[in-house]
Amino acid sequence: MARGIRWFAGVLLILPVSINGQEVVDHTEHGHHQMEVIPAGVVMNENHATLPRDCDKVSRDYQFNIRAGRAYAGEHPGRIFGMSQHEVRVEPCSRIEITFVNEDEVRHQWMVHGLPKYLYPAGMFHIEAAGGHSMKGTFIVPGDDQTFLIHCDMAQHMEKGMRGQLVVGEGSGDLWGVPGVSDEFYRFSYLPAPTLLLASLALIFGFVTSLWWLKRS
Ligand SMILES: [Cu+2]
Repeated sequence: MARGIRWFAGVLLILPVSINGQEVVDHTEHGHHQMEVIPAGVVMNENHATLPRDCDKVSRDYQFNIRAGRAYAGEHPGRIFGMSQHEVRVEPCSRIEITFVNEDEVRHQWMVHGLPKYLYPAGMFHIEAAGGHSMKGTFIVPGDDQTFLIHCDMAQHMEKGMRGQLVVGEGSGDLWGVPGVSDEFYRFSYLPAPTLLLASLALIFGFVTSLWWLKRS
């Protein structure tokens, strides 16, 4: 009996260690990125000084404090996670320091896509913070008007509300499904009714017009 209890206690002790070990192995798979790994989180492709090709200097320095968690999900049904700010607006060629504060117990990420690949491997700048931790990272945006996708890449987090946009200069148009920015568009994408109705009307109109045209000639 005592032996059984001791064995069980041993298993309980080993379990968390092996889970931690696996996590470390996962991170090293991304070895080709420039990154800093600490238990509180990850910052990938940080850039303090290298200018994008279309910039001759850093135009401006920004600091943003972005909080992530359930508290920012808003009232929209289906949203579970959110960010204190779903849109970030900056000047072209500016340097941006993000302090990403994770208020949940689960991991969250603040990931920007579509940046110049010669400067950011895979076109990506990425901050990840473990539950209850905050991480700080800096990057420099290119010089043209563009809108970049920001999201959390943890499974289902983007679908559940962690989607945003980084607008550089005038941007290149709002992305769909950004909470507080383009929710309407998101909802309409589930309702093809107006599109169907318009298409049917166009078809009927075309049919009647061609009939009339045939009769006339
Ligand atoms: Cu997340």
